[in-house]
Amino acid sequence: MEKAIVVVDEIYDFITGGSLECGHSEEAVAATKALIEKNPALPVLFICDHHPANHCSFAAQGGPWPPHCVAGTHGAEIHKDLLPFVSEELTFYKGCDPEQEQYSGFDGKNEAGQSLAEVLNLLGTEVVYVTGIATEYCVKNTAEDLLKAGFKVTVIEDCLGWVDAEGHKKTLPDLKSEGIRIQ
Ligand code: VGL
Ligand code: ZN
Repeated sequence: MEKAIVVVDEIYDFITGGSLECGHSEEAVAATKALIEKNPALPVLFICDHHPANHCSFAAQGGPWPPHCVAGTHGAEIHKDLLPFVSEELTFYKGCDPEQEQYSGFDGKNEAGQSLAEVLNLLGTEVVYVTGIATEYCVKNTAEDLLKAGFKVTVIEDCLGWVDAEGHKKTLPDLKSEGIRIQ
């Protein structure tokens, strides 16, 4: 069975010191790096929240969030500890349209315009290990869309960061009941 690792939004604005810093974010990056190093043969696909400065999810436009992951800023970059594993064709950007919130990595596209599902299928992937930030938003939506698309999905608990610890704790059993493994 072909496997792949999907890393969701391990980006500076979601990590300690960022504009939308999340709980357990530095630990999630360290655990994700360890997971990748333990599985050197697996492709690693990166999802990146990537917004224009006037994105609809920002408070100034009536959205719920402070400005974050604005294209061209440091806050929009993947954590440096993961950069050795990043490749352009396996990096997918979402939330690029000012009018649309996109929590799911499934809405992202790489530089060549390919979607996450398209590339996972080209790689022959059957099993996907999901890591990243934030459990309750982009991790949840990405894992659910992967499952709907027919992949076997395992979310790696140590590798998660959250907006709200209670929300994180509630999300895991919900995902489990839908058929997503939590490991
Ligand atoms: C996310 C809030 C806003 C996430 C993205 O990656 O979970 N959360 N944009
Ligand atoms: Zn966002």
